This record gives sequence, structure tokens and C-alpha cells, in this order.
Amino acid sequence: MAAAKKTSAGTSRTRSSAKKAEPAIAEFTKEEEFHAYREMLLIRRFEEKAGQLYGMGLIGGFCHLYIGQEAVVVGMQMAKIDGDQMITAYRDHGHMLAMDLDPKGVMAELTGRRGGLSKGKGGSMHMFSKEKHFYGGHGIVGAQVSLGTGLGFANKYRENGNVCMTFFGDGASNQGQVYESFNMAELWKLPVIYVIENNKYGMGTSVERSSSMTDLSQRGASFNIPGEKVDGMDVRAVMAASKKALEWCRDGKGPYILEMVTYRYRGHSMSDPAKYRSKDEVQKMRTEHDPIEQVRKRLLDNKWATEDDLKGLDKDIRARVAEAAEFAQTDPEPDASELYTDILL
Ligand SMILES: Cc1ncc(C[n+]2csc(CCOP(=O)(O)OP(=O)(O)O)c2C)c(N)n1
Ligand SMILES: [Mg+2]
Repeated sequence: MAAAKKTSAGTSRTRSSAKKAEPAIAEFTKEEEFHAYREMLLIRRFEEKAGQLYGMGLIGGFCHLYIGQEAVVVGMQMAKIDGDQMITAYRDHGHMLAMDLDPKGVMAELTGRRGGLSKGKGGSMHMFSKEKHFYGGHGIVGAQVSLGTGLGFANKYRENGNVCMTFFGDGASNQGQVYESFNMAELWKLPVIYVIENNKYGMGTSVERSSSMTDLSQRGASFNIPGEKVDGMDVRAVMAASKKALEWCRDGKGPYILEMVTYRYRGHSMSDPAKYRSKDEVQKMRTEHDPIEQVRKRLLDNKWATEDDLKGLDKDIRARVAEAAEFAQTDPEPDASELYTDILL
């Protein structure tokens, strides 16, 4: 039966399902607009700082920034209830911040420090928090899709009413285990939302060059999994579609696919010169579809905030990120004895 749980936006939603379908774009309340703005801006500022630290040589290994895609995780976060899980690939910093993980712990993991979420031993692509229901952080393309399906299985087995939001990219959507997972998830009616973050490229290869069928929302058709294409640059559209998909899963109807049409502004990773697309293409997305700018405009147009209010908010977020960066540079590295802990022998 329906147990009321608190959503991340602070309002209450129930697990019950018999509600009418949400419109494609839900109008946000003032509180929701502010929440979305703050959360997306935190991700943006965090990622900009991570880019700087990488440039200074403070982050080893790979670093994949999420700038441009912020509305996807924030819209989903606003629709979920306590206990719903997230699992994703290596472009994971935004997911962790949306799952309420401490920016200090995330940044310190990037720099390989003791206070990092994986004690400085995992780095950018390998962070977890069971407490916050975040299951990584995976470097193998597509691997998290079968793991997320397993999390959905556990939810069903335990009858906990939760849903696993399993994120993967347009490139990963061509991977074999995705379809094995789809088959089992539908067969066993597992509560999993497959969130395909279509940012148009898998490394340097565009969707058109890599995929014989580019409507990724329909990739579950042969398994009877419903799918929807969503404007992943509009946080309101993301939240509305996510609420619908979450209800579907909580109702025991099985998995659901959401293709979030989005865009990454930076290269695939920090070492990508991005020669496969034009500067104009990136600039057009930035100026015409930026997810944060859209909310900012609505806040100003509705007179819910002044330019000064928003400047103040930005200042607070920058201070929080600066504090995280300071911690990530001053916290000590893990002790050598940690080499032998947290490993399977
Ligand atoms: C099994 C496997 N094959 C190849 C790679 C190398 N690789 C890393 S990211 C990537 C592209 C994936 O693109 P997409 O799924 O669209 O995610 P995005 O990077 O755009 O978020 C590839 C091929 C890998 N990590 N794992
Ligand atoms: Mg991609």
C-alpha cells in the first residue's frame, strides 16, 4: 500500500498510482524553480572547478564532465522518492550531487584523497554511496545497465516499492547486455527506468554514424517496454516524464525507457580536442537551450527573483564549491595500508 515519502524537492508524493497522467511539461512552483536552479547551478559550478583542478594536474586518470546535461539528473531527482536508486557510467559527478552527496567527498575523490567517497581509491569514475542509494560510477560502457536491472530485481524481491533509475548513453545503447537486461526486466516486470542520456555523441561518434535506428526511446519495442523521448534540456519536461515513468514502475507494470535528448558542452573527457563537431553547434545549444538559463529566465520573468538575488545565490554556490576544492587539495592522501582494504581476494 501507499507509503508517503518525501521527495527531494521537499514536497510529499505517495507510492500510489491511480492518478491522471502528467502533462508533458509541468509548470513549476516558485519553490520548485528555485530548487532546480540551485541544484543545476551546483553541478555546473562543481564541474567548472573540477575542470580547473584537472588543468592544474591535480586530478589523475580520466575526468568526464557533465556540463550541459544538468537538467536530466535534477529533473529526475525532483520526481523520485526516498530509497529510489541511481546507477550510471563514468560521467557521474552530477548524479552524485543530485543524490545529495557532499561535494567535498566527491571533489576529494577526484583528487584521490582520504576524505573522498571511495577513500581516494576510486577516482572520478568509481564512487558509491549505499546510504544515499547511489550505486556508481562505472567505467565499462553498458556494465551498469545489467547491474541496475539487478537492483530493480532486488527492489521487487524485497517489495520495498523503490525504482532503480539506470542511466546510460546513446553509445552504450548499442551494447549487447542492454538488450539482455531489457528482456529480463520486462519478463519479470522489474521496477527499472532505463534513462538513455542521448547527448548526441559516444566519444567522437555521432548517433547518426553509430546507430541504425536513432529513435532511442523505441529501443525496447521488441521487448514491449514503453519508451518516451524527452527534452532533456528542460528540467520541467524531465520531471513530468520521470514522475510518469516512476509511477508505471511502482505500479508493477515493469520497466520504462526515457530517452533524454541532451547535449554535453565539453569534450567527451578532459583529453578530447572535440574535432568531430563545430564550435557553432556547441554555441547554438548553449545560447538557445541551456537548462540553467531557461530556469533563470523564468525566475526573472515571474519576478520571483531579481538579478541581485541570483548573483547572491551563485556566490553561495561558488563558496561551497571553493570549500570542496580546498578540502580536495589539503586532505591527505590515503595511507599505503589502504592498498589492502576494500578488495575482494
Ligand atoms: C566496453 C567498453 N567499450 C569501450 C569503452 C571506451 N569508451 C568509453 S566511453 C565510450 C563512449 C560511450 O558513449 P555514450 O554511451 O554515448 O556516453 P557519453 O560518454 O556520451 O556520456 C567508449 C566507447 C569502454 N569504456 N567500455
Ligand atoms: Mg553519448
